[in-house]
This record gives sequence, structure tokens and C-alpha cells, in this order.
Amino acid sequence: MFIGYSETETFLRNCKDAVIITHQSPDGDCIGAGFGLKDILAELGIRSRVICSDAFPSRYGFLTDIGAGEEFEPQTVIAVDIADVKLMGRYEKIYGDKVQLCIDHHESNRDYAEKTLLREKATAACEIIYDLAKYMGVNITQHCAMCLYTGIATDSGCFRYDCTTPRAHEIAAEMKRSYKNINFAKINRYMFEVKSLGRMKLEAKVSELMEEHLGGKLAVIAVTQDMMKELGITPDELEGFAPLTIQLENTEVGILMREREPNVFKCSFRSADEVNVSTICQTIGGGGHAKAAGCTVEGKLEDVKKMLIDTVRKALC
Ligand SMILES: [Mn+2]
Repeated sequence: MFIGYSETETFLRNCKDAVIITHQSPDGDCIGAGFGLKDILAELGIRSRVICSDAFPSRYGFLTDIGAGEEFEPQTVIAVDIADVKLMGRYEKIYGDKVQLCIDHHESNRDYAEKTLLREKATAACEIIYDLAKYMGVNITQHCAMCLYTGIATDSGCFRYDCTTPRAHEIAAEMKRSYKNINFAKINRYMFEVKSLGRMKLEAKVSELMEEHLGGKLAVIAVTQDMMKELGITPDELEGFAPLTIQLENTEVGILMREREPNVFKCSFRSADEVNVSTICQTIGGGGHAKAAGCTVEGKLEDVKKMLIDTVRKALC
């Protein structure tokens, strides 16, 4: 059932001992939304714990260092930035059918929770949580503001993508006025510029791997586990690589394939402009946004790649 801010406020004010689930391959938005919501619940005197199927990448340490929260038997299950229970990874079995509240901005949201606060137009789940906190009149601590800013900045590609709402700019402006001690430039430097030596080397290697298909309309990069091993990097360090695929001139759709487990490929789609990649991904068991979507496909590299190319070919004509 879809609900609004008022019912969400009632739910949050009356919940206790909450576990907040973030999606696997965590990004700035789900981490920011998870820890930001934890801060908001703390302001209400409610304890919570943020959980994720994968480790939080170290560059988000300035948000996650407060710790996931103490151990307790959860009475409340909340999911943030999760469109589908499949994205909970190993927590799907434990909590997949027990989510009481979902806060999300994916048009592909499967309405799996008892109550869902869905704002499809929002830049980020963090944008919804900021507005929710304002609606509730809850104090947004400096740490909470850093969490929510990071989510908005990362999901909007530092306010560059089409999905960036006027509200996202307003929130950034409000934060810049209110939190003089937050170093926003530093956050953006760490989110968008700083990378490991392994990643720099991988970027050079990945650029060499870029393939053009469909007369240049589709760009594909496939990174296998062997390559990751060779370069001494983890799959985490490949987060944020997908946009590279649509830097290529004339490309309409880009796909980054990451081999998470042997013969299991996480495929991240990007659209340069008009093609809706969420629609494409939904036909092969995934979903996401019009310009950024994904799916997970099992099979041999060449078979999976061929299937993806065929799927995009059909969508382009
Ligand atoms: Mn998001």
C-alpha cells in the first residue's frame, strides 16, 4: 500500500527497535538514507540498526563510522532505496516478506512492503527523507545532513543528471546555509574524484575494454573476476563505473557488466538521453530508473553479453 508523509510520520513516531535495510552493492543514496534515517529515529528516541548484505565501501566511512547500531531483536523492519526484495541480498530470506515500511524513489518499486512511501520523481531516497524530516519537524543533525546530502549528490551525479529536481538544488542550498561546518566540496571530491591506484589502473584498462555494438549505439564493458583479481580490487571499487559507458560519443545505451560470482553478472545500464533503460531491464528481471537501471544475469560471459545486445537491439527499434 502506498502512503504519504502523514502516515509515514505516524508509523515512525510509533515504531521501536528498527532494523533499516539498505540494498546490496551499497551506494551513496542507500547508505545516506539508512544512516540519515537512523539519526532521525535517534532524535525521536528510537534505536535502530543499519544493515546491508555487503560491506559499506570505505569512502563512505565519514557516514558509517558511527557504527551500524547495537544488537537487538528487531520489532520494526524498514527498507530504504530498495525497489525489489531481491536487492536485499542475503537479507532477503530473513526480512524480504517482513518489511513494514519502504521509503523509495524507483519507478520500478514492486510494492513489496506493508506500507510504501514512494516518490518516483525524487532525485534520491535521501531527498524524500529530508522532506520527511522537515515535515515531521525533527531536528536534522549535522551528521544526518551529511548523510542526506551525500545521497542526493551521488544519485544526481553531483547535480548533473536529468533526474536532479529543483528540490534537490533547494535542499543543497538550505544545507549550505544551515550547516557552516559541513565541507561539501570535500564530500564531492571524495564521491566523484578520489580513487584508489587500483581503480585508476582499472579505468585505463576498462577504457581499453570498451566495445561498440549496434553501430555504436551501444557500449559494453565487461569486467570479469579474473580481471579484478589481477588488479587487486574488489567489486565495490567498480561502483560508479557505469557512467563511463555513455561518455563514448554516439552511444545511446551503455552497459557495465560486473562478475559478482563466477558466471553471475551484475549489469548496470545507463541511457545517454532518450532510451528508457528501466523498461529494458524490467524485461530481463531487473529495474531502476529511466536513465540508470540494472539487472543480474547468470551465464557465460559471451552468452550473457549476446542476450543483452539482443535485448537492447529490440528496444532501439
Ligand atoms: Mn537511490
